[in-house]
Amino acid sequence: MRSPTPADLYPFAGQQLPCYVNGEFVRAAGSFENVNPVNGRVIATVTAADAALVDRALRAARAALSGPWGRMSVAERCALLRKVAERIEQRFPEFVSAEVGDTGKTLKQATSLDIPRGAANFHAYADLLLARGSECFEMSTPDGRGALNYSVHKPVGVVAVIAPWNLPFLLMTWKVAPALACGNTVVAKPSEETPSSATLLAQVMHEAGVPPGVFNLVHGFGPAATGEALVSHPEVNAIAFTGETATGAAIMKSAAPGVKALSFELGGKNAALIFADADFEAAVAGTMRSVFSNTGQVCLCSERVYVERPVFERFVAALATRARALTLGGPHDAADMGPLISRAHRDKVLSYYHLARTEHGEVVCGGGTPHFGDERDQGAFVEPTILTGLAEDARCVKEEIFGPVCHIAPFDAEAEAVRLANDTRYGLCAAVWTSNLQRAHRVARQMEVGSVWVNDWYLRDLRVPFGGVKLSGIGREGGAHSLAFFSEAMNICVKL
Ligand code: NAD
Ligand code: 6OD
Repeated sequence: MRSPTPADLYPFAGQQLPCYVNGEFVRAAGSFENVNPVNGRVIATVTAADAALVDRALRAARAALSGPWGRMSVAERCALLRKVAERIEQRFPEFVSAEVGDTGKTLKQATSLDIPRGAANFHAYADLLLARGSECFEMSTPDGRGALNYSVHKPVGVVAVIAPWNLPFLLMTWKVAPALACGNTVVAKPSEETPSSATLLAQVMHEAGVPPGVFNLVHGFGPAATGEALVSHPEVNAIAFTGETATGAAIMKSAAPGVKALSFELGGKNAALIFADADFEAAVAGTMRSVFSNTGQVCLCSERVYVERPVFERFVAALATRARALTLGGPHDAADMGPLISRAHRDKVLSYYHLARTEHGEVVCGGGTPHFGDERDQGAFVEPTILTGLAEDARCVKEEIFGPVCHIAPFDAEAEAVRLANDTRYGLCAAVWTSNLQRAHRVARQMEVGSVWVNDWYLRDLRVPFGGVKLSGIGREGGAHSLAFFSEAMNICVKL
């Protein structure tokens, strides 16, 4: 993969992004604007799929299940997925430009995480599917009968994939790749804020020769629009969704009459626990990443940091020094941190910055918006912010903010740290920083979450279970867990 140069431009500048239905790129009358959050400029318009277009996409997806796609061997399907991955790698600079155009995220992140992970998701699920075995049990009954039981894996059918805006390509492909690997057909809806990398994905599917109807893309909004039309449609067999907990609840309601299979990756209010025996510099550097990566817009970000009292003051000072030094700007400014996704989201994050003051918190650094003196003042930037002194029941400590902000509080004992970390309605992940091996294992096991990182953060092996407990999700994806969700296992019992 080569790094993009500044000459690599947003690939859809001034165009209307199409939907992709039954192997054709489709434009329709309804459209909406795609806004660059660095400067508030409209960079493209996007075709909005109405209920009729969603219906066409789903019927095409249903029909494709029994076409050439349904007759492909596992090896042929996996070879096609690899071709998709290779096309993504060949068009890497365009994918990067599409992603940073929509989100304003740093080139460093888009080139090292978002786009490489998109290609890796296809490679990984091609590998995993080829390696999948099946269960086999030989049985005998007391009266002398015998049988061989073996399982076969069939596609679930038509899968709706609904993705959020924070890691648009990574999270879209994280579900599309295993869904296709397992032989399903897909109708995907990216967030209305980030339509571009998904549109390039449709182009890549087309170029790679994925048969018509196997992958379909519909753009549009969620409630009472494209998203709702998709998840409530009777042709959908399963829904793989990543986004806010409240949206997950709404989708569950829409899906209930059809009793559809659901896999949900939802919000978080994740804790980082810093013990006094931790490698101090590593804990500070790791917490900088876990709080401020992607401008704090990763569901796995630490918004609650608990630090053992002997190192509390030093830790707050060290983190604040680094946070103040972060440079803000657009992807081509070589800045450390980009804007939030939109002015609307900026208003939400700023409302928490203001709330923190009324809740009697101390704003150690940040707490407002930067001033650039140029067009970036029309963008969606906020300052990296560190809060202390809030009560544990303050809304800023309880609610997901999804911005570059954390609250830091001291603790005195291991059991107290565990209790504080678990005192939330969410349960996505936790980070534990300690040099005591036994404590690391002991504390990690007590976290009420789906993933714990010890002495690191967001280090991903795509084979491991990934998901949340409590309000952070339903089910697990990753490795065999994704293959299980996107397949129907059937048992065949043969009398011997
Ligand atoms: P969101 O829930 O607002 O939107 C996500 C997607 O759902 C979008 O495509 C949207 O158009 C669609 N949608 C909205 N309402 C819908 C409806 N009624 N029916 C069908 N579709 C609908 O989330 P967001 O603001 O895009 O993303 C940020 C949120 O996502 C945060 O809460 C974050 O924690 C969460 N998230 C979780 C994970 C995870 O792995 N657990 C990963 C990324 C983001
Ligand atoms: O890395 C992943 O597979 C994943 N699902 C990450 C989710 C990040 C949330 O914003």
